Amino acid sequence: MTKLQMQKIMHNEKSLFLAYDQGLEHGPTDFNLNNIDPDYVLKIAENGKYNAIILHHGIAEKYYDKNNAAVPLIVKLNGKTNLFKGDPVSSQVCSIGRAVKLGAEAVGYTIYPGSEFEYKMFKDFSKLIETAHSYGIPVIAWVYPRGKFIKDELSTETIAYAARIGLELGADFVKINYNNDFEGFKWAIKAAGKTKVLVVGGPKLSDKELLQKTYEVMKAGASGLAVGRNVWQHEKPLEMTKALKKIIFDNKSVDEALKILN
Ligand code: FBP
Repeated sequence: MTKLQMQKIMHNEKSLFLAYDQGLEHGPTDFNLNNIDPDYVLKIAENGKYNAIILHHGIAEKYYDKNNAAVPLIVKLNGKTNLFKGDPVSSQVCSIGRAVKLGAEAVGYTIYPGSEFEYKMFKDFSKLIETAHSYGIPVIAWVYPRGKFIKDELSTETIAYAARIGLELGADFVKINYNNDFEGFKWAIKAAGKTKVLVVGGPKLSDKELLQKTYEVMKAGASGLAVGRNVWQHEKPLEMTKALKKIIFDNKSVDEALKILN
């Protein structure tokens, strides 16, 4: 992957992405009357100067204007609902060609290793990596070990395995969970090798918890965060964005970042 293309979604080798694919993944239950409107979240991404916003193609087509957008776009190429309760499988819902036409600078893809459908997602992902890289487009892999064989998706071993899967399968970024095991996370990041590690925001935390988590993962060597609910469910999303950036890009402490919110 060319450095130039990676730099379009990074700043000083780090990234803060705003994820807004939850409408498909979780349904509208995550949303209130403000953040159910894609324009509201796009404005946060633009005004907060995120390194990219992550959307499914349907929202990208109707709301993202590639000629006037002030924030780069990452199109999520596969997805699933939480209506089906069996072992998870995420189906491709958009092609790379369409993502590029919509203005994508990078694409995202979820893999659930350990699911009985792992083989299918691996197969699709291998084709996708080849095509994306032939277009010069970076690929971000959401790697979430899940399914009946995964006893603890948040164990340090499982998280490090997820990180390594990103490297083994050719992802430019791997998006994984953090379980508050700081030393273990350093090992997980080493496991990802030259694949850059992004951390998931997860369900809404207190300001302090989110900033502490951000501080720890950055200190452990992560390249940034792909965060959703913790920002667009926040009553002051732009202040929270500034606080996250203080830690990610300016190496500030949790207390310094908290001052922005208090
Ligand atoms: P959040 O910061 O809101 O957790 O978003 C990150 C994300 O990876 C989204 O891109 C995705 O929709 C969601 O989490 C998946 O959540 P889950 O862990 O419930 O599958």
